[in-house]
Amino acid sequence: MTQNQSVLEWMEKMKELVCPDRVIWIDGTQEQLESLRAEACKTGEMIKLNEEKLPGCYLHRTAVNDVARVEGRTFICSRSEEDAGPTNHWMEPSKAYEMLYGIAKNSYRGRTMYVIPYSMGPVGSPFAKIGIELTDSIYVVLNMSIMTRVGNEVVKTLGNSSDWVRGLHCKCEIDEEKRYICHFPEDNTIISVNSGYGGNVLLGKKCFALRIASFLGKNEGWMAEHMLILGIQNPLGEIKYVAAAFPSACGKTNLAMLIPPEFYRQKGYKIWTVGDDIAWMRIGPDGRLWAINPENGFFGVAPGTNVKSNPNALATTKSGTIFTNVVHNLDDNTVWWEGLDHNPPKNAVDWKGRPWDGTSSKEKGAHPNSRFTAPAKNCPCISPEFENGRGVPISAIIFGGRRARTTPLVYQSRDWNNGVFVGSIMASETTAAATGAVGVVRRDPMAMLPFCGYHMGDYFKHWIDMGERLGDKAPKIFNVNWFRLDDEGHFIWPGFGDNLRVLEWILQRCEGKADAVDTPIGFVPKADDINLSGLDLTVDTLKTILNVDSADWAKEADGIEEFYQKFGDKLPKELKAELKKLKEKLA
Ligand code: OXD
Ligand code: MN
Repeated sequence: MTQNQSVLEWMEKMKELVCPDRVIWIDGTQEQLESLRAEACKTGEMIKLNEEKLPGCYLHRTAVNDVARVEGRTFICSRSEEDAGPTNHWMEPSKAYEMLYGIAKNSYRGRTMYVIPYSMGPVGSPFAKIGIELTDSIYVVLNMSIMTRVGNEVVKTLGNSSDWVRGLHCKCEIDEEKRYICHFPEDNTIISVNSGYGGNVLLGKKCFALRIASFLGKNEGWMAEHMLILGIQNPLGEIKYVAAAFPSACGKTNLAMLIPPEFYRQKGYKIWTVGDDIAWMRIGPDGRLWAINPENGFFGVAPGTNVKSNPNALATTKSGTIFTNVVHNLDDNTVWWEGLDHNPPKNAVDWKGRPWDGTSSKEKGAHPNSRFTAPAKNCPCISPEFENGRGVPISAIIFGGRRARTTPLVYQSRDWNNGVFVGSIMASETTAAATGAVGVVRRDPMAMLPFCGYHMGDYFKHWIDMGERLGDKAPKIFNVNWFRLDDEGHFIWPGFGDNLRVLEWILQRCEGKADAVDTPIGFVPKADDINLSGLDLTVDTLKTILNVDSADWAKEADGIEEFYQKFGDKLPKELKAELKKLKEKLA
């Protein structure tokens, strides 16, 4: 397949370690993928779904102890502990290699080693980077071939370069006590053992495109962010792009594929999806910030996805999709999940593989973190720029989280450094995307807490440096919160397509066309400036979620101060100054 010495040498070493019975290079052809699908169905690893209703779609169930990313077992193995920083788990690299090699040793005996050459970003794009993942899982091969560009073209593009990311995945025994997801940023290497769940094993995604890439970005002067990218087309046909960071399972996929409310559709508004999870951003020749989505598919949370919440995502999953840990409807060999519709199947199998009657069962049929892996090209609103290797210019960066109170529907930072502050203090209630308690407020700076591959204080500084380089071409920075609750615990803002009303204000602010109220935390819209046409929400109710409560924010400022202490000397002085300014404004 290749003459590349760095690839051949590493593969030899890995082969000696894991001892596969055979080695198969993934060439990216449909014939090869088809034969792997057939093999996975034969062994029961996957189930072929109804070819008429869901052509080319499959169902897979993970082990019951292996259903989400394991942040507690995810390590940054930089040479110095300080470089991993206070928000990451760290392991000394030689110790980590020794432990991981011990676990991986002979683990491919009786199994096949699949070699997946993949590109993050359109093959050959100046933004793109290449990885090779070794895996003993057909499920991983098939998911990687949806989520990334795989095969011969990638090998050709790599040529003799040694600039690629090494990835070793071993299912081993799916033993959660020996599950480790380890990153060696200085060696461009990822090793993942004892898991078969997406975020832990599709090494191009969180491991490479965020943890390793954030480290590369800092050294090379670009940014790898946990952000969706979408284009907003106005009635004049102009398209403006925004990138938005939200913690896991806070609606990034829904926002990225938003359908404008009727009122906006009639006026001619349209949304184009560039990405739903990860953005790689560089300063372009024109001095603006340009972004690509390094992925080629969507690994979306299934529960809650329906014709109302996200019809585009649903349409995207209608062919060529792998479903993981959802309900299997035995009557018509299709899939179901909570929140899909009000007709759960009676004759079904739940995500654990047990008979399940959705009309009477008290238990959920699909795991809350069950997923679809769907090709981006299926998406009805995929941007015409999706394959464009130069990326799209970003007008605004939006941060957001799930907060029942305190944070208003939207506010704009005063300038770039204040915007970095806003991103650094992001907080959200936890979801099922990672193991651990759900619904607890945790600080998640730029939604990168589980994904930053180096010291978060240095990451903040990198943001500040990028702002300095961008100067007056820098995108404007905003924060949104769709999740404010009323006293009865109901969401006040309708969310979903109506979020376009907030995006419209954001773009108007970028163009200097909308007014705002100056508050201690930044600029908040005048209630009249958010278009409520066609919406059953009064201006007075809107005012309640635009409100900035000084007492709540004084508490918030104390929480920020405590959080910032983690970073010690590495906290950039610019952020210290921003916190001081906030406290002064609140006093
Ligand atoms: C994801 C996550 O899967 O953030 O995108 O957990
Ligand atoms: Mn994500």
